[in-house]
Amino acid sequence: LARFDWEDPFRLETQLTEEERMLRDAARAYAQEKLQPRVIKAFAEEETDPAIFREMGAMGLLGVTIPEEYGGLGASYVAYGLVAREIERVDSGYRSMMSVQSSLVMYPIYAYGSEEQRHKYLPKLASGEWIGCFGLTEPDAGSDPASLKTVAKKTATGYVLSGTKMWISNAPIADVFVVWAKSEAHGGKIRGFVLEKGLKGLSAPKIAGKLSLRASITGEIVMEDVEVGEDALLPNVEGLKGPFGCLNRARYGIAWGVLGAAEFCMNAARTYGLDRKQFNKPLAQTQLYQLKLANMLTEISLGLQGCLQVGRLMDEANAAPEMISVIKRNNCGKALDVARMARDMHGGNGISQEFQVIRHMVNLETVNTYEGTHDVHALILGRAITGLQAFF
Ligand code: TGC
Ligand code: FAD
Repeated sequence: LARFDWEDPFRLETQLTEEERMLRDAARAYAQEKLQPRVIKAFAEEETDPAIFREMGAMGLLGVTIPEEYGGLGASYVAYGLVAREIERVDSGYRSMMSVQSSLVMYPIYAYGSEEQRHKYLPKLASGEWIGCFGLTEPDAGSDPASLKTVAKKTATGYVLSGTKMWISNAPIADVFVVWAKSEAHGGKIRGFVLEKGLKGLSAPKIAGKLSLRASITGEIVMEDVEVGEDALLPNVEGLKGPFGCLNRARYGIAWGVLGAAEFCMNAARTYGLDRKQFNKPLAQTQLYQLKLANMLTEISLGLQGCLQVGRLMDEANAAPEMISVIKRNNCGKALDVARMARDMHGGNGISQEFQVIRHMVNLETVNTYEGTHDVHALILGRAITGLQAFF
C-alpha cells in the first residue's frame, strides 16, 4: 500500500524543483530562527523592526521573481509562493512586509518602469536597504479603487500630487512610495508614480490601535501638493490594470501564505490534543477532535494543490486573474476557519499569546479583507460565471 504522510498528503514535495525546495528551506530556516523568536513581543507591543527588510534581503527573499540583473533571484512564482507560506507560518504581518515589497513595489517598477527607474530602485529594494509601500486604497475608495480621488496635475517640469491614501502597509517606515493617482495630463486616467521619503508635502502617519496584523506597521500617505519630476511617472502602464497587475501577484502570494498560517494552527492543535488529557484520554483520541483535524488537513492539502497549479500557470504567463480570485478567496476563508477551530481546540489556552493560534486568527481577519475582500472575489467570480457584473 502507498504510504500516507499527514504532513504532506499529496506529496507536494515531489512536485517541486530542486531550486524551489532549496529556496523554501532557506526561507523556513530564516523564519523559524529569526522571526519566530521575536513575533510574540512584536505583536504584543505593536512594533515593526525595519531590520527585518535587510535580513530578508540578505537571504534573497525580496523580489524573488525579479531578474538577477536588478537584484532579484529570477526564481519561479511557485518559489515565491513557498517563501510566502514559510514567512506566514510565523505571522501574516511579516509576510505582508515581504509581499508588499516584492509584488506591490518591486514588480510595478520592474514591469512598468523605465530602465533608469529599474536600476535606481530595484537593487536597493531587493537588499532591503530601502523599504517600499503601495498606495491604492483611500478613505473613500477601498473595494472600488476606480473612485480614487488622488490627483496628479501637470507642471512645466513634472507633476504635483494631492490626496490621501489609507491603510497602507509599511508606509510610516517607507523610503519608496508607489502611489496611484488620476492624472489630468492623461485624460484623468489612473497612473503610477514613484515618490521618495522626504519630499515636501509628503507624510505617512501611523495608524495606531490595530488589533490585527500588529507586527506589520500600517499608515496613511498624505500628499499635500507634492512636486515630482517627470521621472517619477511609471511610463509603461495606464488605467486600473496597472495596480491590478501588481495585485494579481500579491493575491497569489497570499493564497500560499495563509496556508502556512493554517498549517501552523493545525499542527499546534494536533500537538495540543496529543498532550492534553480530559476524561482520562488524550483530546486527540476523541472523534470530534479528529474530525476537526481531518477537516483542516483536507482544506490545507487541497488549497496547496490549487496554489501549485496556478503558480505553474503563472510561470507560463497563462494564469487568468479569476484563478487567483479562487485561491485567494478560498484559502483565506479556509485558513480563517482553521485558525478559529484551532483556537477552540486549545480551550482556555487558545486565547493566550503563548500558544499563538489566536494571533494567527486575528491576523487572518485582515488577510481575508485586504487585496480584495472575500465577497469582492466572489463577485469577480460571479461575473465570470454569469457574464453579469453585480458590483454596482
Ligand atoms: P474592471 O472594469 O473590472 O476593470 C478595470 C480595468 O482593469 C482591468 N483589470 C485587471 N487587469 C489585470 N488584472 C486584474 N485582476 C484585473 N481586473 C481588472 C480590466 O481589464 C480593465 O482594463 P481596461 O483596460 O479595460 O480599462 O474594474 P472595476 O472598477 O469594475 O473593478 C471592480 C473590482 C471589484 C473587481 C476591483 O475594483 C477590485 O478588485 N477591488 C478590490 C480592491 C483591492 O483589491 N484593493 C487592494 C488594495 S492593495 C492591498 O490591499 C495591499 S495589502 C498588502 C499586504 O499588506 O500584504
Ligand atoms: P469596503 O470596500 O468599504 O468594504 C466593506 C464591506 O463591504 C466588505 O465586507 C466588502 O466585502 C463589502 N462590499 C464592498 N463592496 C461591495 C459590493 N459591491 N457588494 C457587496 N459587498 C460589498 N491598501 C493599499 O492600497 N495598500 C496597502 O498596503 C494596504 N494594506 C492594508 C493593510 C491592512 C492592515 C488593512 C486592514 C488594509 C490594507 N489595505 C491596503 C486596504 C485594503 O485593501 C482595503 O481595506 C480593502 O480593499 C477593503 O476596502 P475597505 O476597507 O474600504 O472596505
